[in-house]
Amino acid sequence: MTSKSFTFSHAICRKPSRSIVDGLRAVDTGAPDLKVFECHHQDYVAVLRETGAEVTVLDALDDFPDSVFVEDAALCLQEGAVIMRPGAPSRLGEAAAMAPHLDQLYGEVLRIEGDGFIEGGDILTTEREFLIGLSARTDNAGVAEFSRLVDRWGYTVRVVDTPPDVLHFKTDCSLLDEDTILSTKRLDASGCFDGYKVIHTADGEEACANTIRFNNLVVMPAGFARTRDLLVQAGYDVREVGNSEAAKLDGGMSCLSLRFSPTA
Ligand code: CIR
Repeated sequence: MTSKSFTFSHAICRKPSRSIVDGLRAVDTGAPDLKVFECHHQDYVAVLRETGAEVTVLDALDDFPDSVFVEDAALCLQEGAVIMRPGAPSRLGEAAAMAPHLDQLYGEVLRIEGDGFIEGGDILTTEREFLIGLSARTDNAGVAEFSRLVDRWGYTVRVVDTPPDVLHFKTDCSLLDEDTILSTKRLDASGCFDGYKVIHTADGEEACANTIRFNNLVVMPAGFARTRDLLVQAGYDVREVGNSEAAKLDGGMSCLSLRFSPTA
């Protein structure tokens, strides 16, 4: 079976910019080191390419400190792409900057154009539905417009809550395969994954919940050995990538790429 929720021929990443030191963060644990961030980013791109995917790395955008986190600006599906409307004012322009790249790849690129907000980090795409977390960045109006747009492609949207003080829904969860989610216990406790098999992050390792399943690999932040071992024991082929600098800005593995297989 070919799974459209984690089988990808392409990815788009964007180099971290010099302005990354001004990136948004919930708690200030120090400025990210650009050189270290660049090394981690190159490792990340190499792991995606290891699966055979074509990975485009866009130039850095100095005007947008958080623009390395491309996932929040768009959502890419087989049928077409949707340009998001980020809820952080400093990130609104990232969506417009991403649009021309997707216009080149897709026959159909839709845009969130109303007053609502929605960021890709709040959308978990599974084999059967979109699970969208309401958060400080994604509101009901944004979800309603997104739902109307993707209805034409036959997708189902389920709206759930993001735990308080968690940036994005996917900060606390990831798709591992068609039926399996990696989640923190605090998010799973909401019942939002009823009907899925759930693997919990190890206690104290909640910060590694944001992984990605990318083709045959699960790509996770380095430094979370107990959760890594759980995933390996469950049969996943795991790659670890340094994430210390992105983590200072509340970023993980999913936010660093748009992953897709365009058919249009
Ligand atoms: C922000 O606060 O928007 C960035 N510093 C981090 C975005 C992370 N995005 C994601 O997890 N999808």
